[in-house]
Amino acid sequence: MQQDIQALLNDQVKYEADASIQYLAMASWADANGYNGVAEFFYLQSEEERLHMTKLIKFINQRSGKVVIPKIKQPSSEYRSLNELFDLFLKSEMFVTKQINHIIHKCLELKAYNVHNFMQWYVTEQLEEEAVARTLLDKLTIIGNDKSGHYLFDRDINTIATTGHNPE
Ligand code: OFO
Repeated sequence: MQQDIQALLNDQVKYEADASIQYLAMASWADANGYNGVAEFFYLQSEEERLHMTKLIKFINQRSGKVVIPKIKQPSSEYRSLNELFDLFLKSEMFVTKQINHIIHKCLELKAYNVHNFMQWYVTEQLEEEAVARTLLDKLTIIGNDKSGHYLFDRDINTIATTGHNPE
């Protein structure tokens, strides 16, 4: 595996690990503040990011590359509101998308077509995750400071996350 590509994939291992730990901190905050639906959503997101990380690690090893298991960044774990939580979620996903696009760009530049092919899975995944994050943040913007709205959002988050719509 080309060194430049290997370094980028190892960077991505770190970004996925950071996202996983960040979402775990968000789940824990939601759990501690009575938002059980939001907590479950982020526990699940955290697991997903861990799987994204593992998928990269396995790929690098399959291609006889060298994996560097990264040091994890301390996540922020205090949030003032659900809006802040989901704003951070969207920003985190947009950051990951940017990094993935950078890898794709480098793969084409260095003619690493097998890695380019592998990374397409991440491109699709990011499209979905960004769309979910945007939908949820839009809902919270509409709800504003309405406490009963937050209660319903928390109750319905899994349906909102999978369909993009509030349940009837
Ligand atoms: Fe949503 O970050 Fe992984 O790929």
